[in-house]
Amino acid sequence: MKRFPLVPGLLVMLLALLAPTLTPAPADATCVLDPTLTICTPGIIRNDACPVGSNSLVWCPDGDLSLITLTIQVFDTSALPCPGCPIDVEFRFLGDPDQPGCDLFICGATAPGFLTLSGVTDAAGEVTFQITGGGCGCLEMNWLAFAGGTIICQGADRFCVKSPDFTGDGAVNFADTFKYLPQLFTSQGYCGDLNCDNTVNFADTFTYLPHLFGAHVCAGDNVVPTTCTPPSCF
Ligand SMILES: [Ca+2]
Ligand SMILES: [Ca+2]
Repeated sequence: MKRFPLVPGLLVMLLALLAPTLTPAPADATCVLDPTLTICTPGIIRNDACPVGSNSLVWCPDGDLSLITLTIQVFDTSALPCPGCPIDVEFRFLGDPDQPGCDLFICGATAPGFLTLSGVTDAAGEVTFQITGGGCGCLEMNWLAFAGGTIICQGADRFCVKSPDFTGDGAVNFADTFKYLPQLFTSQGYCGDLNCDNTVNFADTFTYLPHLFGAHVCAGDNVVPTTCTPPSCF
């Protein structure tokens, strides 16, 4: 009767074979970043009709139009992507509103021009931060990114923004309608051209109204005023 000892023996062998595949991958706690390899890329998640590839975008305090992004990818000292790495970014926004009496607005800002965002890198060692706001004009975004208190990248970029929040106070309401109507009546205005076809007409009104009726709003603060030369989008 030698068959019985065989069964546990086979089971042990089977388990030994399966064991490596059943063991979960260890958490990446040993990733030593090489800050010189960090890639920081500003960009746009486009949800408007403005030219693709341009730095011109339409955004809304509600976040339902285009978003400004900053994508950060980190690598270890062996040039392998670092997953699970906490990243903090300090943004500083400056800007030049296009219309008198209006501002530019950053959702989530805790002081004028000041926004801090945190995230954790994915399996590709990458994390993307998303920013939305209101107002129309030239916007300058400066950033300083940290991993564990160490600066891993910094930079700046400029955007031309416009929004159903014409006044740039973080809320779409009838104060914005009063800024929009003169542009509709004259068929011109960079800020009123919400569908980026170089004229202001009822197509822009149809773009505007859902944001007005939705009373789109966010909490945040304005940007720090500066003279901002737009990247040829006005
Ligand atoms: Ca407004
Ligand atoms: Ca238009």
